Amino acid sequence: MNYPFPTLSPEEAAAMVQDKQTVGFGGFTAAGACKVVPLAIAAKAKAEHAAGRPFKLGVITGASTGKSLDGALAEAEAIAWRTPYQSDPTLRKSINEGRTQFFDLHLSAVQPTVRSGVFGKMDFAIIEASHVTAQGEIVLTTGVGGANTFARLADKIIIELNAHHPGDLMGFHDLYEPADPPLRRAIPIYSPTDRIGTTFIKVNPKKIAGVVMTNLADESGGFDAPDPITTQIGQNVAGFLANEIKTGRIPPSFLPLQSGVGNIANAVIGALGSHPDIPPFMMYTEVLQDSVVDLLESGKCAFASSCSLTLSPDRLKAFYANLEYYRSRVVLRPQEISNSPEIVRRLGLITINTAIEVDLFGNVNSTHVMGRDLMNGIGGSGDFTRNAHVSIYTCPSVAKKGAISTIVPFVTHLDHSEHSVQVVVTEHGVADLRGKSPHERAEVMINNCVHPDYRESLRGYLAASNRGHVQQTLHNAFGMHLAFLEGGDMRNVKWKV
Ligand code: 0RQ
Repeated sequence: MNYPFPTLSPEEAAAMVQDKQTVGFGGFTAAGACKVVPLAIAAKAKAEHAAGRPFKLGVITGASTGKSLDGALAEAEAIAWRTPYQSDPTLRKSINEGRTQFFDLHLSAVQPTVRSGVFGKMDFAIIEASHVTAQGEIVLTTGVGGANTFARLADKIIIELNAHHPGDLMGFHDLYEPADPPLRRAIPIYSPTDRIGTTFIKVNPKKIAGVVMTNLADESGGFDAPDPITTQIGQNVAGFLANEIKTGRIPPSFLPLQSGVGNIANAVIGALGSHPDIPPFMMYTEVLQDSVVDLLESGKCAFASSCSLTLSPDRLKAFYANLEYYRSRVVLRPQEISNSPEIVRRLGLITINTAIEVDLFGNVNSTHVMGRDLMNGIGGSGDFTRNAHVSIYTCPSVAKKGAISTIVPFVTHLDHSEHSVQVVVTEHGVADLRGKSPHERAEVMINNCVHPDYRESLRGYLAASNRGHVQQTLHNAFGMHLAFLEGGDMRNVKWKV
């Protein structure tokens, strides 16, 4: 290769990284996440630990990653602290057992927080690229995350140059880094299609410590086929939005959509795509999943702005086979732009995210089980929800085969407050909380969203307190959670009078 920087083996790259250093990894979800250098760092960590020496890093990513990054490093006990969103089972366990310190952040806040210096200096940026030039121009792959900021600020950059991605991905990215306070100006995006930045990262080539050659697919899993529950949730969301157009609360041309990750999100997008009264729409979102690509192909989705292409391996192959078709229909942005509160508010997004639990009054817990154990993190849900034109939360009405109601008297962890959450959707129906008092919200939640097994119980909860603006009874507020923790089933709850 004709670069002024060395070609390294993964082990040579890992040898440069020292105990207690801070590393920023490019990519967003498994899309564009590094695959071989973190594995080699994990092996180095294990060897250091075996020799009785400490080796733990501070790890900053865009969002979740693949198993060769978070999974391997967590398994090697190589992560001292980590931010933001993660979804790896081994890392989750390490966080919940207190072996890794985890600091959750809104994804739009990661790059500004790194720039502010809160995390100290960044020693290495480790970034997957599809192309790099001798002048220090780096073309990213399927995920951007915070790569542009990490590359600019890090002392040294290691590049995983991945031949799995076509060299002509150049043009899909739009990289823009806003100024910080007090010099911050408007970010000039007025439509999801606007381009405001560069198609590559430009760094001082002297900072590039080396390039590691790879040829590996992203470690994105596929998706489950929609089941009756997720299909019904999708149809309920689509029916609600079609009615919003009919009533004139959403313009006939529709508004750009954001949709979270996972099987429900995939089913919701599928249902919107096939609903006859939803017109062709644009996405302004952070993660582009398989279902959106289907709609881009059919024309129902006219354009998608995202931070990553989180596609199953087969879908990505088909995307690359038709690259020219997608060139004018897809743009990939850094997360502080894809998730920018300013742009979400300006464009008037319809946002659809998934809750772990919702309370009768509209507060949402997206992150912690029984108030204690971290699931994944807040991700972009707060960026979008708080600033949405219409914010929607979806979840199945029960979890763990019915032993848990996802609608509870009081959430055990609060991520999105009743002031930001407008609409809740389960397989049973839609609770439109807008313009309703807490008493009215509780009523519509029970009637429209709660599983029939829990309706009487939750009515009983409200009956125990008919005083106050919010019908909470503090000694009963976590009664359903306690019934689950003590007897394995929320249906066993007995309200104290
Ligand atoms: O656990 O598999 O062990 O049974 O939680 O739940 O229903 O499979 O749903 O995979 O879509 O995840 C909120 C976690 C949902 C996700 C969450 C258990 C349930 C199962 C997963 P098992 P499902 P999903 C996009 C924007 C974060 C914020 C966000 C998430 C497991 O969507 O991380 O939206 N959101 N960010 O059994 C106990 C409950 C439960 C429960 C579900 N009430 N109590 N367990 N489970 N509800 C992401 C980015 O920004 C990148």
